[in-house]
Amino acid sequence: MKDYRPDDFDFNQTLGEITQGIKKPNILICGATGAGKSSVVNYVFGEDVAKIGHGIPVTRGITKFQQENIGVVLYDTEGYEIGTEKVSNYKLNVETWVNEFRENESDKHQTMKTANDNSDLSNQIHEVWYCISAANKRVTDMDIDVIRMLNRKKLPLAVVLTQIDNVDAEELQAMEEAIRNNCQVEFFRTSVSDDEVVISALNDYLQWDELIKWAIDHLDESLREGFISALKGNLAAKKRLINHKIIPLYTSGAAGVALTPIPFSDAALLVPIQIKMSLHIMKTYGLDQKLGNLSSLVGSVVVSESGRLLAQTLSANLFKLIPGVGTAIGTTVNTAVASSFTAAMGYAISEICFRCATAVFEEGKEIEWNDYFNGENIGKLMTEWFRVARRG
Ligand SMILES: Nc1nc2c(ncn2[C@@H]2O[C@H](COP(=O)(O)OP(=O)(O)OP(=O)(O)O)[C@@H](O)[C@H]2O)c(=O)[nH]1
Ligand SMILES: [Mg+2]
Repeated sequence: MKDYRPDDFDFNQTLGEITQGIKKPNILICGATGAGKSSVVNYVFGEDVAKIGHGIPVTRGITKFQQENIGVVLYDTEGYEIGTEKVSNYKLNVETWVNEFRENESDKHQTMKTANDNSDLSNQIHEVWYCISAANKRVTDMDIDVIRMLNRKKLPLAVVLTQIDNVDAEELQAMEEAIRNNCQVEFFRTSVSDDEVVISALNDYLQWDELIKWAIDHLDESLREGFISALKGNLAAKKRLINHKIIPLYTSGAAGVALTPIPFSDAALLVPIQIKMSLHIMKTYGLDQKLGNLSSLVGSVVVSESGRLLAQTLSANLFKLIPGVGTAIGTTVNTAVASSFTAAMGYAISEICFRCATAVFEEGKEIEWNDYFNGENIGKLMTEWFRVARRG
């Protein structure tokens, strides 16, 4: 078997290829000044996504936030102040811009002719999050007016009822009633108070998870990965995406490599596939944002483990446990071996990344990456995957 060395691979380039392949949903964020738009965005995507000063004004009152390695594009509308002339301008601005958006975006794409833009969907607003602050204790005619206008354009729209820590239950109910009576939209209660007591008291009312589920469900399948990878936290959703969408992408790639029986020595062909899969998993958990050179660490571990473990598991007859793996094993890597070995590797890397992400993002721990990404952990988890596969 060819001995791959970490130097044979450009991990950052691979990570770049993965990033290029991810389509990004365009999300429009609406609401009055101080409604809590920025707070919602920061809560859902983390503070890096729409950093002050990083936006590009696209038209009067609308700022675009886009970063190469982040899977969503946000359009933040400058809020209107109740009682100023900005109120009437707001609706007109948003409406005009939404109308022109498609045209402008397709012009731009024609001029730029970006090689990797194969998405017919890129020139659309994919959904609207309309923020209404519960702190104002009322839903204004203006809000209703703009929501109806956007509804007529058939844009999926959710009302984010923000700052609910500022109202009592009755006031909240009255506002929800007002929304229900005036427009047909789904709404979700949120608050970003950093007071733990407040948040735990509100726990039964808060609907962040529901908002995120709504947002995912209303995106085209092809745009969900970008959205989910851009989320802060939400590790369970990320894990689901990895198991159901990302790992299968690579296991079928691996099966393709082995479609015609290939000599055992060519099992190394699986290494590049597994590296790319591992970096893809790591990126989905947002770990690539955390430490610049983590991709080379993960890549290197996969390079060294993949070959070793394949040889080892073959000799340990582990594969005999997998249905469909023929007796030719030992001389050829057939499709079942190639894909199950890759699936096992994907499972192991996903578990390890999940543990790291939990420690770093949810528990705020400083961790030693080597304690997580090492041959022992990968080997143990892969064996676990094979045991489950055998039983299943
Ligand atoms: N108590 C409480 N305050 C909040 C909450 N969300 C936002 N705020 C505060 O409300 C103010 C406005 O929030 P932003 O998120 O900046 O509102 P915005 O809609 O982005 O405002 P503009 O960009 O000026 O239109 C800030 O001082 C926030 O700290 C919340 O859930 N609870
Ligand atoms: Mg703001």
